[in-house]
Amino acid sequence: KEFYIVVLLVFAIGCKQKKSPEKQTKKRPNIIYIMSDDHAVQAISAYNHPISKLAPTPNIDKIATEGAIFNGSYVTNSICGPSRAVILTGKHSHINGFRQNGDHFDGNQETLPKILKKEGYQTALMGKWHLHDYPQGFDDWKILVDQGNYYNPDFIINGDTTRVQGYATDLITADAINWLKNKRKDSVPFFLMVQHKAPHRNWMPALRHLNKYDSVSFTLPTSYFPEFNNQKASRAQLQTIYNDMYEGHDLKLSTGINKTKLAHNPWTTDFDRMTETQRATWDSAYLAKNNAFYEADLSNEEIAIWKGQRYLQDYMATIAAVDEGVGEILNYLKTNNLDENTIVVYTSDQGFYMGENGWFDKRFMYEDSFRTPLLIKYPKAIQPGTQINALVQNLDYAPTILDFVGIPNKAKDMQGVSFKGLLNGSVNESDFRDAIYYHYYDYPAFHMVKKHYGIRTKRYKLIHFYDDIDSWEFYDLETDPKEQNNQINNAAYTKEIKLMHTKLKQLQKEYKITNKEFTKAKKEDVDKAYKQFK
Ligand code: SGN
Ligand code: CA
Repeated sequence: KEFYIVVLLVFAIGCKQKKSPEKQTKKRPNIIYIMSDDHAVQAISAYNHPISKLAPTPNIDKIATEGAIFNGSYVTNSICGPSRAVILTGKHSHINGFRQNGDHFDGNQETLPKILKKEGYQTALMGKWHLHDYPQGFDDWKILVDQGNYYNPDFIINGDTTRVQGYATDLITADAINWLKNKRKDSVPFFLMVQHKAPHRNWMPALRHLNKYDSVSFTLPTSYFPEFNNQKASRAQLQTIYNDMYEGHDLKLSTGINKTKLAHNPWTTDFDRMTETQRATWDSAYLAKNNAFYEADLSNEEIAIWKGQRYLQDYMATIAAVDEGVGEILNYLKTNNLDENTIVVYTSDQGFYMGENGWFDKRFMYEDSFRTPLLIKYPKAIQPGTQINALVQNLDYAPTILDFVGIPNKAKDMQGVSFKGLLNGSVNESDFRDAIYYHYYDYPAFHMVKKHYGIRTKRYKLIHFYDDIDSWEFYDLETDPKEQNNQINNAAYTKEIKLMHTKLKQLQKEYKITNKEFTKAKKEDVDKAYKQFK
C-alpha cells in the first residue's frame, strides 16, 4: 500500500513540475517599466516642486495618485550605463562590472529580463539601452543607437540599423503600444521596458512643444550662483549652465538677430538629421525668442539667468511628450482591461540638476542627482495615494519585481532588497534599511566630476572624493537639505561623523568593495580631459 502511495506522490510531484511555464504564470502580473533619461524629481508635478508646478506632468502623476510615490528613492551611481546595469542585475557597479559610461555590459550574467523570460514571461525592450552590447533576455527589442537622437533617430532592430523618421519619444511610445497590441501570446504575462531618450541633453522638444513654456518664468534655485566654501570637488566640475553649456547645441541660440544658423554647435548631427520641413518649423519657433535675446542686450549676470530659463523651458518641453506617452500607455491598459493586473513603474536612470549650484547634468552624490523619481501603481496590492519615505535604491527594483511576481528566491544573489512590503503595507518604514551606499567612478570624463563614494542615512550624508583629490564632506540634511555647508570640520558633529565612518565601512564590507575600486587616473589623462571638455 505504502509503495503505491509513494508512486502516486512521485507522480503528482512530477506532474506539478512538468506544468508548462505558461500555465503556472497565468495569474502573474504584467509589468510595464517606463524609464526616462535624466528626469529630475523636480520635474514631476507629483513631487510638488516649484518648477514642475509651472509645467505639470498629469499623466505621470496619475501613477502616484492611483498607486505609490517614493520620496526617498536613490541610485547607486548617478550615470546612465551604470544605473541601467544596476537595474538589470540588482547588483552594484563593481559586481556587475559596468562602472562608467563606455564600459561594455557583460550580457551573459543573470538579469531581471532573463529570469522573467525563463519563468514564462513575454519580454520586450523599446528605446534607449546604452550598454554597448546587444540586449539579452528579451523576446523582442528595438533600441536607439548609443545615446540616441531626438529627431529621426537610428534604431537597431535584430542587428540592423535603420533611421526612422519622427520624434524619438513619440516613436518609442508607438513601439511600446504596437508591441502590446501585436505581442505573440495573450495567455502569458508580459514584461515591457519602455526607455526614453528624453529629457537628456541637448533637450530638443517635439515640434508641437517648441513654444510650450516660452511665457513661463521658472524660479531658479537660490544656489544658482554658489560659493563652494569647503567643497573642492564642486569647484572643479565643468557642468555649470552659464559656463559650460554650448550656446547653439544646448541653448539653441542663433548667431545674431534674424539669423537661424546656430551659435556654438560642436556636434552637428542632432540638427543636421532633421528634415527640411522639421528644421523650418524649428527655426521659426526659435526666431522671435532668439531675436528678443539679442535685442535685450543683457549684462553677464542677466545672460546667466537667461540661460537658466532657456534650459528649463526646453528641458520641461521635452518632458511634455514623455508625459503624453505615459498617458497613452495608461489609456491602452485601461481600454484593454489590463490595468488591474499590471504593475506600472515610472522612474529615471538618475536625477538631474535644474540649476541647483548653477548646474545641469548629474554624477554627484548630492541630493538632486543622487535621487531619482519612482512611482509605482498596481491596483491589486498598492493603495492609491501611498507615500513612501524609506530609503530605496535602483538596486532594489529587480528584487522587488521578482517578489511581486512570486519568485523572491530568484533574487538571492542580488544585492538589492525587495521593497514590496513597503508598498503593500506589510513592512514598516522604520524596519527597512537605515543607510544607502553610493559610488561614482567616471573620471576623468565629461563634466569632470571627481570619483567619490559615500553613505546616506535618513539624516546625514558622508562623502569621500578621491583619486587626484582627497576630500571628505559631511552634511546634516535636516538643517541643510541643500548641502551648502560641509560640516566635516565642525566639532559639534564629531560623534555623528565617527558613526557614519563606521557605517560606511560596514556597508562597503557587506557589498564587497575591495581596494581594486580605488584606482588613480593618470595625471596626463586628467589634464587632457580638462582641455577637451572645457
Ligand atoms: C553626453 C552629454 C553629457 C552627459 C553624457 C552622459 N553630452 O555625453 O552632457 O553627461 O552624455 O549622459 S551631449 O551634449 O553629447 O548630450 S548619460 O545620461 O548617458 O549618462
Ligand atoms: Ca541618464
